[in-house]
Amino acid sequence: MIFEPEWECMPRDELKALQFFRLKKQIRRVYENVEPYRKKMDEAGIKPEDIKSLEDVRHLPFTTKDDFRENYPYGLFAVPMEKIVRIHSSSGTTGKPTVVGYTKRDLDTWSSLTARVLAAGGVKAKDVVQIAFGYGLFTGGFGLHYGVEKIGASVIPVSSGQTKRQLMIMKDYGTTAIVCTPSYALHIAEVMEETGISPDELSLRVGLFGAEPWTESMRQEIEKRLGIDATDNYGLSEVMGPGVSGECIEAKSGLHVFEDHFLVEVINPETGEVLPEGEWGELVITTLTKEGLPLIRYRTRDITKLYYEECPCGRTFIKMTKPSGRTDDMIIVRGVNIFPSQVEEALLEIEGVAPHFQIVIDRKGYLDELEVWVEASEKLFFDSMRKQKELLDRITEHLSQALGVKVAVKLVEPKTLERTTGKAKRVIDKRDLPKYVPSKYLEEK
Ligand code: DLL
Repeated sequence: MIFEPEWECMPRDELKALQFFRLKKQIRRVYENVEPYRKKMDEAGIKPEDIKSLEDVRHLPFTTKDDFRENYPYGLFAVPMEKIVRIHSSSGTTGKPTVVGYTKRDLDTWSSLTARVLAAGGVKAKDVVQIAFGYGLFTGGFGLHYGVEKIGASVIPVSSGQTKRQLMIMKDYGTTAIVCTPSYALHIAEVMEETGISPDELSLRVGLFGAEPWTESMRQEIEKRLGIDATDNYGLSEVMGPGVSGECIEAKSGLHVFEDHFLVEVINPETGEVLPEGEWGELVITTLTKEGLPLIRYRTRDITKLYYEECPCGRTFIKMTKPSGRTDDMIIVRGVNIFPSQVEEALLEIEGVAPHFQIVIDRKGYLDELEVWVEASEKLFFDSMRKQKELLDRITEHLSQALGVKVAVKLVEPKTLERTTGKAKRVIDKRDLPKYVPSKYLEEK
């Protein structure tokens, strides 16, 4: 099913005309209402009226996570606070989170966009949809929730965790669609096998997965073990949350970008140069309809490739390949975004630890495990076991709070973590995930 065929199947020339119309309006709005944008555009010597074609967007300055930090919390909002009806946030590069705000109309658009994702992934009005994404500041739970309601399907807002309870609900309530991270889907499959539940005892039909990178082989594994059709969907809090792009169940070959709301470019992350369609690079997004927090040329740091092909589903939107890694050091653990700088800052707040640490991520079974190795100070290391244990507990509690995910901490002897003269290697990622190799991003993968 196509949720909004009048938009999703538009002839491409009409779509381009619509994008241009919306772009001009958006640029004028941000220029008039958002001081940091006006300043940047003035510095670059560009006025809204200089945008005379869609391609002219490339003359506008980029927006990055730094802009969020510099204008924390609400400085990028384009409307007064009385127009903002919802606030979400995600982790920032250092210290403060990134704060995003939605107007009533933004929420309405957002639910239509997640309804499009769900419909593309095979969800229909008669479905019972279990959402196992976190509900809260993270955009995953609430974002997809309202999309399900908009389709008219039944939503079970179970939120994340408690796998046995998830399974009980799945079985008893007749869940037909599951929405979560792909790694959690595999964990559910594993617990099913452990507890002797076979897919035949469930009514599951489809699964929609996103919020973290995954591979084609993971898709096959999920489909086989849960007995479902699995599709990918992508989004990020700054731009909206889920609902930026989604795969259709007919082709399962790349994610349709909802181009009537988002103008996408791919750039060379090192030079900022716009790359032709079909080349790998960093995805840059300009929002075309957002009121609360419009973004101009937002650098997502996600590596992908844009390409157009006629799709059996009938949608005319361009496709992006599964994001295959990032250009920065952000890691995603159980769907939670983490920057090594957050670990560093949290550790600096605790007395008795040296600012030397290493993050080790592994996948035990199908769930990510995050371990942080921390060097104890000399004095502490020779203190009593009891004192060491106290410190270990304090660090574990503090880091888990700061990162929003369970952390196992290991105290190591002073001066044992590797020192480098260049950039410290803070992260050892043992998971088998697609990885971004800077020198290779132009090559076909
Ligand atoms: O993860 C929004 C979302 C929720 C998308 C639920 C899909 C489903 P953030 O927490 O701001 O928002 O994280 C955004 O997650 O820049 C990517 O690096 C990564 N990401 C999101 N979806 C995918 C995906 C949500 N399908 C960051 N494949 C993004 C790979 C993804 N990476």
